[in-house]
Amino acid sequence: MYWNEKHECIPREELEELQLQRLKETVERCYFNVPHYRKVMQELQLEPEDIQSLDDLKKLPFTTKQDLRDNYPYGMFAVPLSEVVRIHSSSGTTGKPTVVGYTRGDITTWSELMARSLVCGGAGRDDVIHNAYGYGLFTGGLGVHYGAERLGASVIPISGGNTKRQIMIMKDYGSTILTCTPSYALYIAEVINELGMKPEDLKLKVGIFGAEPWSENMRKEIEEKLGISAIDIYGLSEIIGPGVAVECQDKSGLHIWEDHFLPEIIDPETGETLPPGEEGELVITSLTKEALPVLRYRTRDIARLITEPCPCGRTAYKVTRIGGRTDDMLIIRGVNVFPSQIEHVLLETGYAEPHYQLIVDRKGTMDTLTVMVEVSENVFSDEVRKLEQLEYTIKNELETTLGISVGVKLVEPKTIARSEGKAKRVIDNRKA
Ligand code: DLL
Repeated sequence: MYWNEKHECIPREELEELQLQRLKETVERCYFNVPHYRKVMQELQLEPEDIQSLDDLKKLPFTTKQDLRDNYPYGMFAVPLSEVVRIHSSSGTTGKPTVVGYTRGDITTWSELMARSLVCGGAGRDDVIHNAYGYGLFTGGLGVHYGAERLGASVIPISGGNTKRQIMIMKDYGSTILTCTPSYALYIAEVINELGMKPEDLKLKVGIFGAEPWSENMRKEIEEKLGISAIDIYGLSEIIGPGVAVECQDKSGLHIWEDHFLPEIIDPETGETLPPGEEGELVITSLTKEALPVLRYRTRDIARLITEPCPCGRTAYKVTRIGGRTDDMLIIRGVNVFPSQIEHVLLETGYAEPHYQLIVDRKGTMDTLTVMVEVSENVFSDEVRKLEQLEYTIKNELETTLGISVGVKLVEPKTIARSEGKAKRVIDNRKA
């Protein structure tokens, strides 16, 4: 099932023509309307006419979150504020948040792309979409909401929080699709269980989850616990919000909507473009954005580009599941550690719950990493000896995977804080 077959299955040759035409328009829009872009392009002695092929993309300068911050709040907008009908902002855990704006045209594009993403994930007009992404400055809530309305599904704008009420509403209103962060989905599953309910008491069939990294094992957990098919959706405020890329039923990568977003994978150290299939930082150029067009935006997200044809028939390339960000990488005693590697190991053991927290400390000049792991009820009630054994096994496996020594602490079920939005996995006391 497609939302817009003509665009989703466009032959690659036609797609590339369209991309080039839109790229040229975007570069012009940036050059003539955004002082920052004119300045950096002039420094490189570049003019819009220098972009004559998709390969010329490489000549353009990168844009970073810092550029958006330096031009806070509206300096990167390519239209006067009178044309802007919506303002959102990124979660911004460090420094000032970034502010993003949308024209009426941008909202139409975003709604289209979200409708496309929802259908790609398995939604249709008859679905009742229980939208538990946060409404507000975060793009998740309203992004999904507008897409669901555009599709013609029935959307419940529940937002995050009050989990018991969420479950009652899901049951009474017959929600068929759940949209929220994967960590919140897991928490909802836990509360359903606490209430003595079973997944069969609900009509849920699909979950469309994103906004934070999650692993294949976490997908399995959620699918089993909620009795649904779980789909990964990706996006970021600076590009548009949710709906930049999404999995189809094949679940073999996320189709990036290339008629609107031009992807590249670069080496984050050198900035060089990497060939398809190699892992690096995802860089995106917007092709149709009006209020906040971005040239070669450094997402900091790590992925590979999959160019092989997909059985679903969509011609847009896919990106692999985002395993981490260049800036969530922890450097522990000189070794690179991604939280996603730890999640993978924990869930492989089969005894740990997907609730964990990483505590990084510095004792003298020595970095230490302690992994707090929640274990399931039945494991925790076991004898101390067995718990010690499990702690030892997890420690060993983590050390083999990561190549550094780590501390492991098993904690009682439900002691690690649950999140209704993006989970906070790392507490780095070295920065304090
Ligand atoms: O999280 C937009 C969104 C809302 C996406 C709802 C999907 C669903 P930001 O708050 O600007 O926007 O955060 C963007 O979140 O650069 C990634 O690091 C991370 N992220 C988003 N989706 C995924 C995903 C929204 N599916 C940042 N897997 C991005 C892994 C994700 N990380």
